[in-house]
Amino acid sequence: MMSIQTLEQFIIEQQAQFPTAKGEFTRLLQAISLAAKIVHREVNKAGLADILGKHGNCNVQGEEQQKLDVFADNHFMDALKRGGECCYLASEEHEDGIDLTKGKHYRLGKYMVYFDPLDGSSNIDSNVSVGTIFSIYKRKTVEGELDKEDFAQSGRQQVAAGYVIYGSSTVLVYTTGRGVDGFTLDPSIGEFCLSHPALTIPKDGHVYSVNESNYNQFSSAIKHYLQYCKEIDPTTNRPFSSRYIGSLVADFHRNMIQGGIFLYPATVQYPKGKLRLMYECNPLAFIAEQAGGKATTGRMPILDIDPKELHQRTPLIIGSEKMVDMVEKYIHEYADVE
Ligand code: P6P
Repeated sequence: MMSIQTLEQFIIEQQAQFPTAKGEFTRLLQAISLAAKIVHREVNKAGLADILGKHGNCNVQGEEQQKLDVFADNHFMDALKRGGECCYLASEEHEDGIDLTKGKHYRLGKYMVYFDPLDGSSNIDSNVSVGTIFSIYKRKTVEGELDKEDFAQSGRQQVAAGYVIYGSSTVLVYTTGRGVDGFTLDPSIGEFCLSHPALTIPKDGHVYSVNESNYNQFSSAIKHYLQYCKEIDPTTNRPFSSRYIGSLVADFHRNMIQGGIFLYPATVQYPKGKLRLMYECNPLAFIAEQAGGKATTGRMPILDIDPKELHQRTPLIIGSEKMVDMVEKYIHEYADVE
């Protein structure tokens, strides 16, 4: 009989290694897991219920909010507030974070959670995989209202990070800094079950993910790297395969499993990059590094960026270590050309 280990059993086992642990982090992950199951249910029946199509509002990014965006945001916000382990919540869907230390709120905890409730949601109507991304910090101050040092924490100071991919199956992948583990939702029992223990990203790969329509907006270093990917050289497994879903979590998860690289470099339209540091790039960078991969802006590790504002953007080059190294080599070689 194949033994099933649920996410909750796994977290409790992990917690047992910390005698002083009081179960706060366990309850935080349970809140995230609950919200993910609720979003899974709606994503998988969106075609049936009247939940497809535009919600009519626009989020802070000026993007038309899909109903599922709003649904996911509401349920993650609610689960995290009610879970009582958080003091601060920030979502892609809200201009400002919610500082729970100001005014009367649910029971306060010590965790700060930044999340993108449903990344890639513009793909929902075409039934493409979408995802939730979350990043968790412990507050630096020990009591009272949050201070600027709480918000100045770089990605290197995350205590946990993860994503949920709502695809052919719903998989929750997370790290607490001691490797990466993946759990697949079994809807018949309503539990996330350990399916990808000690997940590592292959050191090398032959898949590259980039929106090639931005080619003319890229730096010469990136243009030369993309030419390198297309050259015919069987000794280095080239030409590489081009795979671009346009849903960050789906592109990232494929590269985690198969090896590969994802690039969203600076463009003319997005001179600082398109993707968001706090709730897209930092959490995926933490996971990538914990899985033996790399994540860089092209000039510095993503995790070393000092955050300046909640929705700040950054270029992102992430995936198999050797492939990221190659891009950095091109950027170094063409540095004086830029
Ligand atoms: P583009 C989706 O809107 C998203 O935020 C990510 O999920 C995805 O990787 C990226 O934008 C796609 O952007 O400009 O290629 O459509």
